Amino acid sequence: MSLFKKLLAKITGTNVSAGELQDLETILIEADLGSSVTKKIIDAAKSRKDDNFLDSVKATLTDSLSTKSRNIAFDAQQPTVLLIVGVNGTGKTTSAAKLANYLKNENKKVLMAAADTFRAAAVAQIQTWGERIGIPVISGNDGADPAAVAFDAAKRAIAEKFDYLIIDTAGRLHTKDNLMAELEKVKRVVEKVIPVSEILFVLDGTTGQNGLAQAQIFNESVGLTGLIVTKLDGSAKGGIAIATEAALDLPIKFIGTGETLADFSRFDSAKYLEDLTSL
Ligand SMILES: Nc1nc2c(ncn2[C@@H]2O[C@H](COP(=O)(O)OP(=O)(O)O)[C@@H](O)[C@H]2O)c(=O)[nH]1
Ligand SMILES: [Mg+2]
Repeated sequence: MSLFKKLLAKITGTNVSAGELQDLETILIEADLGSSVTKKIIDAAKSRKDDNFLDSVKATLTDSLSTKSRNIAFDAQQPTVLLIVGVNGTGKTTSAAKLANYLKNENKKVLMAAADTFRAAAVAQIQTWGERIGIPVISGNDGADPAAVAFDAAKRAIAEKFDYLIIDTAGRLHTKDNLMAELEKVKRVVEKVIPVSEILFVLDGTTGQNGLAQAQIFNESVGLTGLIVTKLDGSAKGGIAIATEAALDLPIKFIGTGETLADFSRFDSAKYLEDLTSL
């Protein structure tokens, strides 16, 4: 049931009763909109004067979205480096491959780096994607220094004039501090030869507010430029996208809606709001 249908079913008449406000709050929280966006909507509902309640909800949702560019950076002078970060299992490697495929289809020359050297299977996974898409993947031995792998890839990207270098990273080390230190090192080492243009956080759309908390930690540690929200094909309630954009002021650039390369698209905020709020 769409958010609006549920809201309309609950809110009747022109005056919103305390009980209706309570119901409204429950619906918004259930949709994963988070407490801050929910509060804004409730405040708007309380202060509404006429029957344009749904318009005011829609306007609040629109205002909560980031106004930053949803385009992927492109540097015509040198390879554009994209670092893919996030927690284990959220879809980093899959999204790195989908993004590589997307850029290849835009006639860009793309290189990938397997900088998740923490698990042997991770290197094999991205290599398989590379073969399937038809683009090269730079990797090291099991347990190799991720920064060294990324540095090799950066040098090769420059030497062979790649348009993009997409670096896949690990999502779990022994401690959170280790992981952040490693990501910072990957960035620092790559930037000895070439800037890192984007650090994209992969957010599992089904993890709700917990995913948002993780995005906040990564943003504070490594400074994110945008988001890829995955698994929007499953039980995701959708509101998490707005909650995250509102909390971090980071634009969602792409969404994943399945496990294949084709299940990936640019984030269309107008269509997203339409889907969330259509009757
Ligand atoms: N349904 C669905 N599954 C996804 C999506 N993106 C990734 N996955 C699956 O999530 C699991 C973890 O993905 P992976 O890329 O290995 O995550 P990583 O640990 O962050 O690198 C795999 O089974 C993927 O096929 C998506 O958009 N939708
Ligand atoms: Mg991975």
